Order: sequence, then C-alpha cells, then structure tokens
Amino acid sequence: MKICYLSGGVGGAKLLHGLYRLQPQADLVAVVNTGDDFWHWGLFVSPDIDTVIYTLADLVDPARGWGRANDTYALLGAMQQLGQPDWFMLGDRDVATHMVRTAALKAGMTLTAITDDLSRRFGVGCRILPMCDGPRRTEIETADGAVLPFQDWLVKAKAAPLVRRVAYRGDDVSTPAVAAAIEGCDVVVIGPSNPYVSILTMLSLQGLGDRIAAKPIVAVSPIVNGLAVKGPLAAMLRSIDALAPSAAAALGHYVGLRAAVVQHGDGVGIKAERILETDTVMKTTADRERLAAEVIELAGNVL
Ligand code: FO1
Repeated sequence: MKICYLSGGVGGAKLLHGLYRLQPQADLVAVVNTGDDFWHWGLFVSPDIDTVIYTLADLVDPARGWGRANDTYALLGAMQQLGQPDWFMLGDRDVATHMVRTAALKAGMTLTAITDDLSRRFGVGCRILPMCDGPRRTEIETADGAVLPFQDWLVKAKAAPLVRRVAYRGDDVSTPAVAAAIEGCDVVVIGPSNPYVSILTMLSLQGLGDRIAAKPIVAVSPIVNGLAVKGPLAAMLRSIDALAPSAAAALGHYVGLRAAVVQHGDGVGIKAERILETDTVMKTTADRERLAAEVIELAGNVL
C-alpha cells in the first residue's frame, strides 16, 4: 500500500518514523509543511523539513524533538556577542544543514531538489517533499491585532499572544512532485500535527488540497484527552474557533475522512466513516511502530 503522509514538525515526524520503520521505503512519501520556514542570520531555515529528516535519520534531539542530538552552541554564543538575535537556538551541527540549503537555494536549486539531496546525505530512504518550492508563509494575527511571522510568534513571543486568525501568505501553488506523490498513493495519512499551522497550511495550496480530496484520507488526532500533546493547538482551538479542545474539534478541520485515529475515549463527535480508538501517545520507538502498524492496518481496511 502506497502512503502519502502529511507532516508538520515534531508530532508528525514521530508517527512518520514508525511508518518508515515498517513500510517499504518506496511505498512512503512525506509531504512536509514549509509555512514555518524563515531567514535567520542570513540562513534559510526549514524547521519541519529538518525535524523530519533528523527524526528519520535517528539524529534528532530526543528531548526537544527538533534540532540535532548532542549539538553544541558555540556559534550561538559568538552571534550573541556580536549583538545578533539569539531567540532562535541554532546548534552548530544544525547550522551546517542551513548553510548547505542556503547556498544551494542561492545557486538556483529548488527546495524540493535540495531536500532530496539532504535526505540522501543523511541516509533517509523515503522521499521527503516540501509542500511547495515558493514562499508560502504562515502568519499569526493576534487578539490585539498584531500580525507576526510564525517563528516570531511561536519562539520569540513564546506563543503567549492569543491567536485570532492564522493566514497563509504568498505563492499558493504546490509542486509537480507533490502532485505525483498524491496521485500515485493509495491513501493519504494526515499525521498528528497542528491543523492551523501545519496541515491546513498545506491543504490551502492549489495542487495539494484538491488532489487530496480525491483520495481516501486517514487522520490521526494531535489532541489527546483534551490536551495538545505538544505545542499551542489547545489554546488555538479556543481562541480561533471558540472550541473546547478535543479530537473532534481538531479533526473537524478535515472533510471527508475515511477514518480517524484517536486516543481511547476521544471518539465522541468525530466525523469519519471509521474511528479507531487506541493509544496515540508516542513516548518510545516501540510506541511509534505500534501506532504506525495500527494506522497501516486501518488504512488497508478502509480502501
Ligand atoms: N523551537 C523553539 O521553541 N525554540 C527554538 O529555539 C527552536 C529552534 C529550532 C532550530 C531548528 C529547528 O529545526 C527547529 C527549532 N525549533 C525551535 C522548533 C520550531 O520552531 C518549531 O517546532 C516548528 O517550526 C513547528 O513545527
């Protein structure tokens, strides 16, 4: 069964890692959010792509879920001394990735080609595709009317300002590689990522949202027992849509679900043809593999 997997950062990467360990590599393609990408210290940083690559390559920092394990921060200290922004923690080894990506972008390569190259160099065997090659950026409109680029809100402002609305700005076209990945798959699996700032960002693109709507979709909830596993989703459900955080509220952003995978007891109000209640918390690699096996089995049953 060929799976096209939609992923944001940390949570999405964990389930993808489980699928990656169980699926033949040729039968798995990940389409990854790039709405969080930004320029920092003159470097182009693509956090969710890197989170996915480092996770699959077993190089990610296990406690944070982003950045590289055992990284050092000598450059960050030197930049601080020179009065440069220090609110975004780029590790020394991680910076090598941003330098290579930035140089390749400046030489005219597409983000898709650069990501293929980085994946190969990190030994990642399945295809990882940026959702688009052009600039498409997530912006956060806060309750007091300010408009912040995503990382300024999430990291610099520590996700403290209440969110009124999320907007996606810039070029709204996806890529031929993403179109082919969706058309060639048997099922689209939406990972346990934040709908507002990861998945809807992707679905807003021409050539992506419309193609996915024609495929069977299985979605995994990022909300467990009314709490976001990580990140600001619970607060966003309240402040953007006045919804109490629940799996139904999170997955309600996706229409036409063939199946939904949620935590035990979280199935209430979910709109999907099939609902699987299981343990969706992934603390260990074994948890990732078990949940991935359940997703694969469920997907096979609903095709
Ligand atoms: N998240 C933070 O909360 N603080 C950081 O300093 C930070 C640095 C960072 C560096 C590289 C990278 O790939 C990710 C990094 N993240 C950091 C995570 C990132 O901002 C978010 O997790 C994603 O953009 C949301 O998926």
